[in-house]
Amino acid sequence: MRLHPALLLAALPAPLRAQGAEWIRANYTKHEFEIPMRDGVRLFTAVYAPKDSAKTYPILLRRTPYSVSPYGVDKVPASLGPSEVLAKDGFIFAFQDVRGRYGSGGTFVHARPHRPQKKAGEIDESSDTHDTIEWLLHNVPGHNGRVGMWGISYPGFYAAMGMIDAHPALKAVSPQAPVCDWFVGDDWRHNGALFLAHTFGFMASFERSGARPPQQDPPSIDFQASDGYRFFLQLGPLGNAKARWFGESAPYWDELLAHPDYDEFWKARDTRPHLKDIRPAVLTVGGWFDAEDLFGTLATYRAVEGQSPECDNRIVMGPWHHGGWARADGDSLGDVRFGAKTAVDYREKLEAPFFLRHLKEKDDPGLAEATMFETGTNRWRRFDAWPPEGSRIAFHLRAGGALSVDPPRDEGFDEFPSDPGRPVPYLGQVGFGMARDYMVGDQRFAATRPDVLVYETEPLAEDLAVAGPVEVRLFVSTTGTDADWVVKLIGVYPWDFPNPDPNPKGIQMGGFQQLVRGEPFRGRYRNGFDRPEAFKPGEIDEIAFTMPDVSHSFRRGHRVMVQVQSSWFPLVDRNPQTFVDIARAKESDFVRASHRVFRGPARPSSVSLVRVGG
Ligand code: PG9
Repeated sequence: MRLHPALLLAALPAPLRAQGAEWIRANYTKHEFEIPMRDGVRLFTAVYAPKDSAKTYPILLRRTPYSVSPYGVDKVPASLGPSEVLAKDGFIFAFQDVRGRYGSGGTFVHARPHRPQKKAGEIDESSDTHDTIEWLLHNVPGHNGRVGMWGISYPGFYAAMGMIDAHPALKAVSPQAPVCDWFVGDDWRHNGALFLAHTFGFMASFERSGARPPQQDPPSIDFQASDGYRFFLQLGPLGNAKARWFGESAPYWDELLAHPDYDEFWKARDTRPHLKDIRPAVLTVGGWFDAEDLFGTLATYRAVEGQSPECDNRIVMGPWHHGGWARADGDSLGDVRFGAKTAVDYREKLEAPFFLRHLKEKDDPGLAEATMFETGTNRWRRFDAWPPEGSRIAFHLRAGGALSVDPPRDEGFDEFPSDPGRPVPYLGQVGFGMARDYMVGDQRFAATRPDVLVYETEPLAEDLAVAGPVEVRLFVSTTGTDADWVVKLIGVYPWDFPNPDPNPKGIQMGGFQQLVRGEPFRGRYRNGFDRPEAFKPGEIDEIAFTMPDVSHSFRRGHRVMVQVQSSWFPLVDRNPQTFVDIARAKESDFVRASHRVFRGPARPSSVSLVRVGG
């Protein structure tokens, strides 16, 4: 299978209702600039200004490592800005290649660390944003003195960095799925475990693109495979990737593997400590089922909220995959339906009014602190605070595969095998890369495996609405010296749940086990991501971690289920179950192990959430 760069880099579907190049040509004039930064490096910037010069307009800036193509003043893209609502309303849209990518000079650095105390001539992404805004205000006619910024995913990272020490003209910023911490929860690693299929695919294309002067990206590596499970299993230890596929063409893959623990390299890239005293209004946006940067979205909102008390800071979360709010309708994901075109609602009623309010002084749309789509009931909810107040409800793992809010009375454990030669698949069907909809996937295929523990409640007597982070507490032991612990919170549909009509795929929704939230935890990091520690075979240890927030209602008649397993392949790389540097592990380091999960008054393994009122 050929993984085309366009698929891998942006991983976003084409705009559904793009304005179209003809419309843009008729209504906007394009300019291209090389904007000088304080250290003399010039950044390539395309500017699209409304032809109607009777009015003034705000500037809406997006900075990207993925190219501002098409290049040439006579060439225009099919859409401008975050949505057609804004393009139609009239903005000056500016798109910039970040340092070292495509048309821009200087050196590209992945998630360039922020420098709080810059000496003269020193730069980072916030200074590049500042210098760009300053130049645009002086050199682009027809603006109203107000600037906004937005970006999805990596561009969301640049939007977040741009709001630090912001230029006074920067009034509104929308970081959407911003990358925030690449070790703890975004893109590459979750709780220390490598997101293999995603990372591998990204390296195969990003590292080969970005040439200056801008030109056609070279074709990405053709892996000639469509079955990722088989491909990555045959790849064997991670060290084989370079020898077999990347060679010298993916230096960042080497860098990533050279930092297996949460060292200074990763800590310097954590954006959170720098998101303080933010002055522009902020609308952080993300999807509950964003397989790439759900963590970063929630963490960015929280960091601004906690460290910038004066900031007009809000968040919107919908039932979307990565970027789905910008370019899809948002009425379904995988086999799960949401009852309305949620993404269209968001673009028209939340995103556009936010920018129009702060950049054009239009009416205050009265956005809530947190506008959250509640899955299960399929409705938008407004909260004054996020996470909201509520009582904590813990689901305890109990004997016989039971899951209950009543703590167990007897000590016990469940044991399961874990064979790195036959890891638990993360998908019930064949696929190569990271599937966009795996986060709502049916888990019935996994529940039948002997290496997956399953715990389930009785049918619920009433709706149970939960909101906020999901806390996991497991008491475990293993016969190995390292192990991954994958925990999945699942909603089980009743047997009589109706199938979609029409039902071309023949989906059976009765008994559907919908993943609500799931995360891996690499056991060696149980005492700190910067303190890897081997397990002592047979010794009981506690693993506690937080899974990203949910906003979900388990409906009356449905059941709550928790599955525990030790692999999630090839979403997550295999833990050899031997305490070695996994990037350098040999085939012989990958060994079978037997794991135990303990449950009882002294060792209350549980998954807990905050219950909110209707
Ligand atoms: N989340 C994506 C990403 C960013 C940086 C590295 C790897 C992936 C993105 O879509 O930009």
